[in-house]
Amino acid sequence: TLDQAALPDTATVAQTIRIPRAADSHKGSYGTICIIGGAEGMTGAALLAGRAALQAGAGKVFTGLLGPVPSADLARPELMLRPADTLLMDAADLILLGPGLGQGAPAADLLHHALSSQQPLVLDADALNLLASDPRLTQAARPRQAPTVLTPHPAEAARLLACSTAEVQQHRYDAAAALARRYHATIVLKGAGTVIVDGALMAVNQSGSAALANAGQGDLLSGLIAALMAQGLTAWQATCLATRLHGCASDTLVNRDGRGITLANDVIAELDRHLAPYF
Ligand code: NPW
Ligand code: AMP
Ligand code: MG
Repeated sequence: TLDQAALPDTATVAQTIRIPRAADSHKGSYGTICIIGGAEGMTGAALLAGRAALQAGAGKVFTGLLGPVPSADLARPELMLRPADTLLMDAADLILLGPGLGQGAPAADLLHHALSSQQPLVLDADALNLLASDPRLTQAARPRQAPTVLTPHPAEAARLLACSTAEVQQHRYDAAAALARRYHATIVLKGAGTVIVDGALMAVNQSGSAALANAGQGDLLSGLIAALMAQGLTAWQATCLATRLHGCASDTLVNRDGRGITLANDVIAELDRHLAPYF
């Protein structure tokens, strides 16, 4: 399980992400992330990913939106918002594509561009749905050398594997392993007991609960993974740590407030306490 061997220890993480921060370091030292998503009506998904990425220490987060672009995220004005097609993806240390992306032609073109790049990539939500529906994209995904992380929930995994959600749930380890092989990627198969597979490594997360069963949690998680990778953690380290801390932050809120529901924005705020031992 994720509680023991799989989790990177605090000293290793701190060393990798250069904590304590060098006195003369600057925002460019801590990773530039491009998030692409936020089609009409789903701006919030991209914003939640961006907020989580900033909270987890990313130096700069550009959020490229396919839908209407508000002048700022008033709850997190540190985020830079842009129309998706004007984003300089190539300059990013990592691209996160998918939260609220939608599945139109412009989204597919952006995904194709990202898959063809040499940059580390985190794919979530509609990026996975597009991948499942368009053979051209699957082909672009296969020869990738840069780290690639896929974060499907069971229904997204079922679409990728062309099977039913029930079948994925009955064979969660096999489903995650099959996706890892097919896409040469690190897989985070979400849901109770999230399964993480990276090559021959596999871990099952124990933190979190059905208090996370609400809209926006997956978007938050993808931003958290992106931030840890952009600061130098491997895909395996970042996915294990992010998944574990996401659940722990929710668990803390449940214990504190005595309420079995935690919302994404509140979990993001609670992340600080859980990231502190590493940062
Ligand atoms: P059911 O209901 O059991 O048949 P979809 P989505 C299943 C964006 N968002 N175990 C379940 O199926 C996303 O980023 C925007 C078993 C469920 O109904 C995407 O771009 C938000 N089954 C887009 O919306 C906040 C499970 O999957 C179905 C499962 C669509 O994403 C919300 C839903 O999956 C959202 O993030 C589990 N653990 N988990 C915003 N604020 O802007 C899921 N399922 O059809 O892929 O839709 O996940 O809502
Ligand atoms: P998404 O469906 O993309 O919004 O992702 C939902 C997030 O909440 C994932 O990280 C899931 O693992 C987590 N989650 C949802 N339901 C549960 C549950 N019953 N137990 C533990 N984690 C859950
Ligand atoms: Mg999701």
